[in-house]
Amino acid sequence: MTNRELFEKARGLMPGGVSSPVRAFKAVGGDPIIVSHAKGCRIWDVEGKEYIDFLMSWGPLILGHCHPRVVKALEDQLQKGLSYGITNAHEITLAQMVVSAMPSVQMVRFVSSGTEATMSAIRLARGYTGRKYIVKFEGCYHGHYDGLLVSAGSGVATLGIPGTPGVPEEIASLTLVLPYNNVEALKEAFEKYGEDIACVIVEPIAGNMGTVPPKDGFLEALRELTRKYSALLIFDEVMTNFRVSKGGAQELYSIEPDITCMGKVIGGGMPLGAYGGRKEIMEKVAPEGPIYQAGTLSGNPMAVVCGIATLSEVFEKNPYEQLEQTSKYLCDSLSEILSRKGIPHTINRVGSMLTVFFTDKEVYDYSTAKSSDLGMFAKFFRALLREGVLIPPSQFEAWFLSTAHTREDIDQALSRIERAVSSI
Ligand code: HOZ
Repeated sequence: MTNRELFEKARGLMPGGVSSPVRAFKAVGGDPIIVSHAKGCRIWDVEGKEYIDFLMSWGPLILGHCHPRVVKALEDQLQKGLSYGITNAHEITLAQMVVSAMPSVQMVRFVSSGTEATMSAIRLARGYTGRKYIVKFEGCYHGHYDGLLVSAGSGVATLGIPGTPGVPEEIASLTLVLPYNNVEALKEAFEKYGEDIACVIVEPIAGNMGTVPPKDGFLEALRELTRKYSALLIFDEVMTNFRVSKGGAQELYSIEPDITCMGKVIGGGMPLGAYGGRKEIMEKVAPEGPIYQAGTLSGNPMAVVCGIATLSEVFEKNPYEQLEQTSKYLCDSLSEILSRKGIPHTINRVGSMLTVFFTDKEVYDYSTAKSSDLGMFAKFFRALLREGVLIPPSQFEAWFLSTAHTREDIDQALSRIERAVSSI
């Protein structure tokens, strides 16, 4: 069956034909592809067409698809059981790896997704401080938990979904939303509500309004103000953990949050998330403390061994310099291609996560991200797809590279991109 035939069938069976909204290509038009298989930095659709993959499952696959060490770990575990519902030794190994990589994390709780991690971290912050209000930033996305969907990025931004239908006003009103990278707005909010703020949650490098790095002083101000008002600082490192450096964005910018949320790379492509922080905070989580959070598949052995194999490879090979070089080469060359064609653009990049915005202005928050020419993005996306390059089907997302993307792969991608751009 073709992509179109399968998608038509899917639409009758699943809302929008997808298991997650951004996969429907609604913002970019055209038929979504239906994936058949993937290997290294390449992915194939059911019609046999091959694409160089810069979506990389939205971030987890830092080693590319089907890395032999990861495949072997999963095959071995397959013979030993899919799920136990009782603690397994692998969880302890992975917990040790996480704690060793991030000094701010002394204890960790495994969950099954990034959404679960942020949702549980918010509950923990409220339970720990006894306060109700949370602060988030416009265009940041922390999964689809009710209180965090207000002014969210990712699919909410992509599809232009207004407000948060289904979320009671009473819950939404406990979320204070501020512009990203704006220290003045932060100070004002703390002056007004400081005593009632349980926590500030932030993507230390935003990825869900497209890639937007923190300006100098922004994370520092967050740390200082949360300390001053005894609120907790939560870093949502679901996109950045083990991606931008071994110790995540907190290592890159030398800021220690109180709680860190993890996902994506930590599970290497299997459903795994985690949240962790100082012992004194984490000990409030049940059964050690009174704040409840649980899960039948939490710490699932298949997911955990996949995470261990991925992180072991990353810790041993320390691929961050290689990722930096390949990603820089891609961005520099891509920028030349767009400039030659006279297309205004700004590329934001931190290590191997990046976004091409179609504006010549600096992009430093959600409103500047929204100034990108979305029509041009849609044309760019479709032209790339035609030529065999897959990027996220949304302006408000990040592209990801992996260790499987070699210089030759990037050169091949660039010639496909050049052909695509000349056809726009
Ligand atoms: N969490 C991903 C990054 N924005 C989006 C993936 C999805 O919503 O399906």
